[in-house]
Amino acid sequence: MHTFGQTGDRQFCLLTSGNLATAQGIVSQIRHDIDHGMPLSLMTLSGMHEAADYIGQLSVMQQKKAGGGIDFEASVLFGGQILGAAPEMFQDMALLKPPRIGREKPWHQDLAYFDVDAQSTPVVGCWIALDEATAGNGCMHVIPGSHKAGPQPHFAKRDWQLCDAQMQGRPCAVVPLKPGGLMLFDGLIQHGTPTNHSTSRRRALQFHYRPAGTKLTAPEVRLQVWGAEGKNVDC
Ligand SMILES: O=C(O)CCC(=O)C(=O)O
Repeated sequence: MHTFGQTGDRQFCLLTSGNLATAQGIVSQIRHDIDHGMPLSLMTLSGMHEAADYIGQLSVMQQKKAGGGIDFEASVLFGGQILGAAPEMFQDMALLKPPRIGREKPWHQDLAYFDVDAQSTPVVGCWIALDEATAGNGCMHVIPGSHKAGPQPHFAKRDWQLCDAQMQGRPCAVVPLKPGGLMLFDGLIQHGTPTNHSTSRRRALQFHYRPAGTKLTAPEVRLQVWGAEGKNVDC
């Protein structure tokens, strides 16, 4: 087990098994990059996905270096945390779905609405139920793991939304909540809420957080990322 870190900012833990030369090679390269202040090291990366990519690249590099007929494979288990900038709340909303008529919010990704760099800006949504939120009165529905697919084209249909036809039949998780219950979610998760056909109202609050000091982009840049234009996709 090997640990790397910087107090108050980031900590990582790496467990290795398999070929010793490869495992030691990975660890030495990590230490070398840190000690020599290289532009790419565990101390410069801004997110855990970048850190995982970096470790993956080192692993491939070490196995290639060893080369020739023998099995130089090594397995690594890697975990950690990077503190990053302080979170800043940049949007708050009250979301009301009156009984019987409260309209749906079609499938979408929240980052499609924000003028920030979608790839590098972690946005976290916080949705708090004020009334009991159920499948019947329009609670949150999410596609588990869908944030990993990144930005998907949005279309101006009933809303700024994902394509209905492409969402049909996808395994989705229904998220009922008691009053005061909250859901924290990645700004890239595909989610939506159905129409309230029930006799009970559904009120909720929603807050969005991004790192303090996030640079804003132009709306045109957002549309290049999220719009369908020039991507040969239709809905
Ligand atoms: O609460 C709702 O009905 C929809 C909330 C939502 O997904 C949003 O505003 O992005």
